[in-house]
Amino acid sequence: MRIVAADVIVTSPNRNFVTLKITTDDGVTGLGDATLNGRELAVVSYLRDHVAPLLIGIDAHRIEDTWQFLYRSAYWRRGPVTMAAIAAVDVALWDIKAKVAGMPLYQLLGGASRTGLLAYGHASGKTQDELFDSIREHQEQGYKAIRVQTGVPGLKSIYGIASNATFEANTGTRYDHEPAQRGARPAEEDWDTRSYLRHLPTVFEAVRHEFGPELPLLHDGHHRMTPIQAAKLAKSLEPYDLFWLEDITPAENQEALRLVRQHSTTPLAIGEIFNTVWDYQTIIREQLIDYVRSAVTHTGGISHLKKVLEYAAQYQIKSGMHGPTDISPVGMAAAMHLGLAIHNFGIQEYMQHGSRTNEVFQQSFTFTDGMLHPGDNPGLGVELDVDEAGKYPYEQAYLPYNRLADGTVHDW
Ligand code: EZ4
Ligand code: CO
Repeated sequence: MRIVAADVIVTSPNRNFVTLKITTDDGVTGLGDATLNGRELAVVSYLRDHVAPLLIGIDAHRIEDTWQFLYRSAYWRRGPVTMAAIAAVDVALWDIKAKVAGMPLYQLLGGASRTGLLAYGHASGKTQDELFDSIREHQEQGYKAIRVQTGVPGLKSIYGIASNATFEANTGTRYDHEPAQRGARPAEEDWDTRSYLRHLPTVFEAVRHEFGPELPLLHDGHHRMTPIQAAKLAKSLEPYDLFWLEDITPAENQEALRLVRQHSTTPLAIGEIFNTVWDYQTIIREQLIDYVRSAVTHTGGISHLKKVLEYAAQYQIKSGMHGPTDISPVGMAAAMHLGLAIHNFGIQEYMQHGSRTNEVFQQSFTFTDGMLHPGDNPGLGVELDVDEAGKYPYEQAYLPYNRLADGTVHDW
């Protein structure tokens, strides 16, 4: 079964997505997500100009060999662009193999280890009332675990607060544009770590008081603290029993987390911007984290992330795969098949896509009573409507960034 075509499809129904579609000489097609938020076209070129021509004629069943060929023959290893491109090829080939087998992909990964995947959603509010409303809204949608992000007094706009959430009147769904701000330049936000560190524990105290001790609560620090500030934060949130605290320091310095571990038992999650097992070498071996945040889309696909998660499993570290709206339904489905199959699944992030995105990508995965399931269609269970995709050309979009009061550019 030879590959006869590898097409890169860019579409922007509610936000930009890059999808690789591989076709075999038997007419079987497979999809892979290659969306790299804010740098989408770099991956398009990598795939279209350098990878697609190499795929023609390859045996589509040789997934591991194709992965190793793309990783090693390039000479230039790792990095988000390379690893997103390899991921798309890998996932598309798994999709094809599972379709040919006539099975949902999770069956080829070892079969289901559970009946469904616990998902968490994003609640946020500038004020306490808005935050409480947002938590209740998520509970009404079925979410059984909730990420809490809050405004900070004195700061005008903060990443992850849904001032830019859009309510879709036709579907009744509130979806969050958070990572996708269309425009020629990134939006500028402001930041003050000391105000944030003072304010956040008061918010978690109020949330626990209102919603009780059972509800799993998560929080994302978005890489903004120094090691000692991160340790202080983890320690100050200990009484509120978080499910996890995410990205408390910039990710490059793995050793930073040693200091945090010395001071707190708050569980830690990291890795949404990591792209190979090497980024985890110290923090897995030294047991400095509790959850691996990598997405299939950004970590070399199912083949590589499965290896990372198996390594993590030896240290009782679980998965907590990244699942914002900038992962396409194809990438989300891949995460769900992998999450259903592995033993050390922890939780899956799930923000809902907009209705136009759901028309472009027809999906068989389900979200019921707070639990995700990839569905039982052969393959990934996601198909791309190419005509529908063609209605929405690429639009320039950037993640926001932030500056301190004196104008200094701050960590992400
Ligand atoms: O900032 O997806 O945990 N989720 C996040 C996301 C990321 C964006 C980056 O593209 O931190 O909102
Ligand atoms: Co995050």
